[in-house]
Amino acid sequence: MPKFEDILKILPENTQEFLNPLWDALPEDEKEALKEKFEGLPLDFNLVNMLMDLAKVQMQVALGRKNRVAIVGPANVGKSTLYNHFIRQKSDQAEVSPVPGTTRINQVADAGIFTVIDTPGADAVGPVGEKEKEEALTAAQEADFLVIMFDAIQGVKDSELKLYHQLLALRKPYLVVLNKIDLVGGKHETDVLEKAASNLGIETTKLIPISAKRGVNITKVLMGIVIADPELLIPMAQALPQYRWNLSWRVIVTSSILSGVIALVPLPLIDFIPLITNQSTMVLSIARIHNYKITLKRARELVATFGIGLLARTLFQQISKLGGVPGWLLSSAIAASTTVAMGYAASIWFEKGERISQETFNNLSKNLTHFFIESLMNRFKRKPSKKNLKQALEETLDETGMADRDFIDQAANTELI
Ligand SMILES: Nc1nc2c(ncn2[C@@H]2O[C@H](COP(=O)(O)OP(=O)(O)OP(=O)(O)O)[C@@H](O)[C@H]2O)c(=O)[nH]1
Ligand SMILES: [Mg+2]
Repeated sequence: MPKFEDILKILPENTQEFLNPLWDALPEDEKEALKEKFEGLPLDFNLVNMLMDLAKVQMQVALGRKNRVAIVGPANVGKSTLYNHFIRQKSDQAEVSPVPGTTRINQVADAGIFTVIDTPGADAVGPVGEKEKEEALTAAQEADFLVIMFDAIQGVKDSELKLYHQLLALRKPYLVVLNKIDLVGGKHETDVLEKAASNLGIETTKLIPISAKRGVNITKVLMGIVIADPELLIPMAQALPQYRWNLSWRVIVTSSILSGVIALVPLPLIDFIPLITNQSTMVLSIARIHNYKITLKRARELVATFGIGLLARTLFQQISKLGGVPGWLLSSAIAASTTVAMGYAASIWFEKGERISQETFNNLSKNLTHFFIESLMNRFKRKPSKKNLKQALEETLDETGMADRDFIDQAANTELI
């Protein structure tokens, strides 16, 4: 078993130069934790290189070089309320009030794996407002990631749109949230979301409805920040192993929707090549969440072991024989469900080092296919646009309840009725 010092020696000199001072500066308990990780592993050069990438990020995090996440948007939308969800120490709490213009200067706090910044409303007018706007834009400029917030009741009008474009011009990774969704009556929620998304010129699925006050969808925001920033992914997964499934699930949802939409393209059966590429990329991301950095080739091999092509064809033939299910819908349901099953299998693989049985894999795919068929049949009388299909798939995935890991474990072990 290699010692950490031995590993360091075989690395290129510039990497050693980079790592040595970082290593020396680490507190003892961090050093011990990292040593344990390395010393149980075979001395394989690729693996070591990969681990070094990992260690660099980890060490940077340990040393406090954290990414800066700024929450920006118009006054009174709930920025400070969201900020208060992320802070670690009570003393960092920001003032929240119904009076617009409560926050006057940027406020920075530790949020564990990143630094979070609360900013004043960036839409204000008049001399005082200008100063606050400048303050907020400075924070946005200096940030690594932006959470852009709008208000579900105020909606997105000209002034909000102007601010939005100003923020986009900074070319930072970002996500957009629509806060105070609790104030919108349940049945109007979709309308409000669609309207705001269309005013912003984005897809509805790209706009996250939240209630900062009630704590609704805050995890989704957190996942969004982490997924968009690979540098955060590893420390996040390591710091909070309980989030690994949540992170993986976000990846699975995105990939599964993409698979479902790919399958909408009219082809004789399903075109398996883009499907498998998509699934392999998903496997790569899930590997990364579990601290493995594998090649695309390896991911493809893993996907291939489940024989998804054959399974998909069998399902297609069996179900179309029963009649009543349009071809496009069946393809889409199969593509989406085998992607979910593959994502689940990959999570188990990287988490426990176990391959789920073929039977479990097939059961899960079959059950999900039926679930998707029913859901899509209820929603569409004829072939939908890509946009509508995406939305329906996202909702269906939500309805599976699989964001909850215990639930998927059960579903995987359930025989098809
Ligand atoms: N109903 C509802 N109210 C919210 C929500 N989030 C924030 N609020 C309320 O909206 C008001 C403004 O919240 P803040 O967090 O201070 O908003 P802000 O964007 O920081 O405001 P400024 O600092 O003035 O720019 C407060 O009364 C909050 O309690 C929400 O999700 N739902
Ligand atoms: Mg505020």
